[in-house]
Amino acid sequence: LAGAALLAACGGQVGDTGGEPADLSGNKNLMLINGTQNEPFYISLECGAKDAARQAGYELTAQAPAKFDATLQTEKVNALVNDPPAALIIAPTDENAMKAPIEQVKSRGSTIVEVDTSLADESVAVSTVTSNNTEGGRLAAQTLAELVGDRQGSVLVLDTIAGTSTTNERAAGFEEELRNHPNLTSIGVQFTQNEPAEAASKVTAAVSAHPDLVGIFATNLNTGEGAATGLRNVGKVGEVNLVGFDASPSEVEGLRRGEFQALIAQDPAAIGRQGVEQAVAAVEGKPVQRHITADLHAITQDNMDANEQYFYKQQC
Ligand code: T6T
Repeated sequence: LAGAALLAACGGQVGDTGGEPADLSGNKNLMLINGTQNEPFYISLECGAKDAARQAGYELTAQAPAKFDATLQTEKVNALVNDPPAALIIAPTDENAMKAPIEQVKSRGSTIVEVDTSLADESVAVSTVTSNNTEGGRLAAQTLAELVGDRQGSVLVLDTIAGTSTTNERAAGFEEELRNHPNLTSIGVQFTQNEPAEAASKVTAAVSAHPDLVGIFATNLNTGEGAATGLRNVGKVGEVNLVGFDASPSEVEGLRRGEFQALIAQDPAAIGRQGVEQAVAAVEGKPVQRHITADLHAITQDNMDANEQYFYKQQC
C-alpha cells in the first residue's frame, strides 16, 4: 500500500511501471544482463563482474539475449519484475527502447547500474561505467591518419545499429576528428545491424564504388571481423588500412596476420568489476560515482606482444 500511495502521489497508476517496490532488505542477488551472448567482450565483462561480486559476498547471475536486440533483451528484463534483484547491472541494447522495461524493474526497488552502453535518459541508473567512446573514435581516426600518411583517399565507417550508444559515439568521434585530416574524406557511416556478414558486404561494395578507399574504421568486434573478411574476399588486405575496435581473439589473430593495422582495445573486465562495485555501494547506501570511464589502448603489430593483458577472453 505504501508503494501504491507513493505512485499515486507521483501522478502514476499502480501497474504503470511494474507495481509496488518489493522488500529487498538483505537481498544479495545481482543480475547482469549483457548486450549479447557468447561474445568475447561481454564474456570478459562478466568475468570481472563475477570476481567483484564474489569479493563483496554477493551472488551474481549473468544472462544475455541471443542477439544484440532490444526486443530480445526486453524479454530478459521483463522476467525480473516478479522477483527483482538487489541490483540490475545492464548494457542496454537501445538507448531509448530499453528505458521503459528497465524502469519497471527499478520501480520494484532494484538499483540500476549501466555497463558499456547507456540509456539516453541519465535519470534511470545510479552509475554508468563505460569506455570514453567518443575519445576512442577520435583515437581511431588519428591512428588511421598516421597509417595513411600524406596520401589522399576515401574512408568508410562501419557502425552497428542506430541507438547503440557506444558504437554511435565512436563513429561520431571518428568523423569529428577526421575533419582535422583534410586528405581523408569520409564516404559516410554505414550500419551493419551488428552482423559480420553485412559488414563484409558493405566493404566489398565500398571497394568497388570507391577505388581510392584507403581506410576503414570498424566500430566494434563484429564490424571488425566482418570488414577483415570483406577485405580478404576482394584481395585488398593490407592495401586498405583497417582500424578496428575491441580485441577479440579473432581480431588479435587478424592483427598478427596484417588484416588489421590497429585495434582500439577496451577493458571489459574492469567495466564489469566497477559496475558491480558501484551496484554494491548503492545497495549498501554508500557513496556512488555517477560516471566511471574505463581505459582504452591502441594496439598495433609492433606493440601487441607487450599488450596481451588487453586481449579479450572466451571464458573466465
Ligand atoms: O564493442 C563492444 C561493446 O562495447 C559495444 O557496446 C557492442 O559491441 C561490443 O560488444 C563488441 O561486439
